[in-house]
Amino acid sequence: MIVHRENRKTNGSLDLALPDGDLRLFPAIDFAPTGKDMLSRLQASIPWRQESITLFGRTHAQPRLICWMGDAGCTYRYSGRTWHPEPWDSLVADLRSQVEGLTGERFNSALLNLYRNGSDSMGFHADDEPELGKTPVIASLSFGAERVMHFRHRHDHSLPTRKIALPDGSLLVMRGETQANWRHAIPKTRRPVGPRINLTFRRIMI
Ligand SMILES: O=C(O)CCC(=O)C(=O)O
Repeated sequence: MIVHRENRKTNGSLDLALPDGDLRLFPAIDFAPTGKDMLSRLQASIPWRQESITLFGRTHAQPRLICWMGDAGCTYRYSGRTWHPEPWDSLVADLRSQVEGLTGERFNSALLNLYRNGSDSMGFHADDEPELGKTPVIASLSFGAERVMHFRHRHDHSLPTRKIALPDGSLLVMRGETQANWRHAIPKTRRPVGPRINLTFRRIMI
């Protein structure tokens, strides 16, 4: 069950009332230059990579394709790996400007994820690496198949998992203490779903 305890703002965004966190959803943004074929354009133009990660001594292929993109020097360390950025793709750079306009924030990097089908996923984690600062702002833009993001509180296990549907053209903005207090994930789904691309814009402290 997906519940948006909403509080719509004049810019069309919804405050999702996450306890100990700050989550705002823009449900449907009309992106310029083209909203509708964004998925296929990004699928074609991004240098997608199938990466492996080593966790608890075992190496696995990540269940999605990824690309780390950003300004020169925006090196990012997570899952035991160090990622050096690809230069900005022109469409992603254009989307970044639009997201900066909507959020009033500046971003110098983005993790791009391509979920090929419902078997692709992302496990529970927080975007809390030291290079993102204490209260990172993460702006997460989705194109293609709708997937559901799950949020679990890191300390208060009596709180239920919060489930947020992320439709095509939506932007989810996480701020404040969200990463300190919550983990999030995109679980696999048995529903037949097509590809989805998610771009999480971030600011690395360099
Ligand atoms: O695909 C998504 O919506 C989530 C991506 C994510 O959690 C991340 O890049 O850290």
